[in-house]
This record gives sequence, structure tokens and C-alpha cells, in this order.
Amino acid sequence: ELKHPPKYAVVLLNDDYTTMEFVVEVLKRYFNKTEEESMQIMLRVHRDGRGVAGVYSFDIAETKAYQVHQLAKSRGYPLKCSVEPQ
Ligand code: TYC
Repeated sequence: ELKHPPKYAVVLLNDDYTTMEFVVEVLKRYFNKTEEESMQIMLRVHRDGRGVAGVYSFDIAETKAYQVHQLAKSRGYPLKCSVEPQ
């Protein structure tokens, strides 16, 4: 039987203070999304409270979540994301 390596979703969480522009920038920079994809994902998070930015192996997902938090902190935004097993 073939075993597939487990996958982890990086889930962006909505808040009232992070700008839409910054979330789109994050999605393009760390999740390699196009402008259009980034806008769609950002608006979904804004509307639904959460949304998947990307799905990766555990180490890559943790690294991306860390990078998001670091950049958000450096800009003074409270943007949060979580790493969730698929
Ligand atoms: N709700 C934010 C606003 O109205 C935008 C936003 C979207 C913030 C997605 C975080 O993960 C987020 N400025």
C-alpha cells in the first residue's frame, strides 16, 4: 500500500485591522498567488472569517506561517494564520 505524506493547510484568519492590500501582498509574496487569486482568497477570508492560502508539507507550512507573522508584526498588523492538518 502506498503511503502519502500528510499535508497541512495554512489558513488565513480575518481581523478588523489588517488592510486588504497587505493580505493580497502576503498571498502573492509567500503563497505564489496571482493578483486575481490573491484578491479572491482575501475576500473569502474577509467574508467567511477564514480561508486556505495554500497546502504544503508540515515544514513548509510552518515556515510560511512564521514568515506571514513576522512581516505582519513588522508592519504593525495583527494578521494571524494557523497550520491545520488536511
Ligand atoms: N477584514 C479586513 C478589512 O476589512 C481585511 C482582511 C482580510 C484582514 C483578510 C485579514 O486575513 C484577512 N480591512
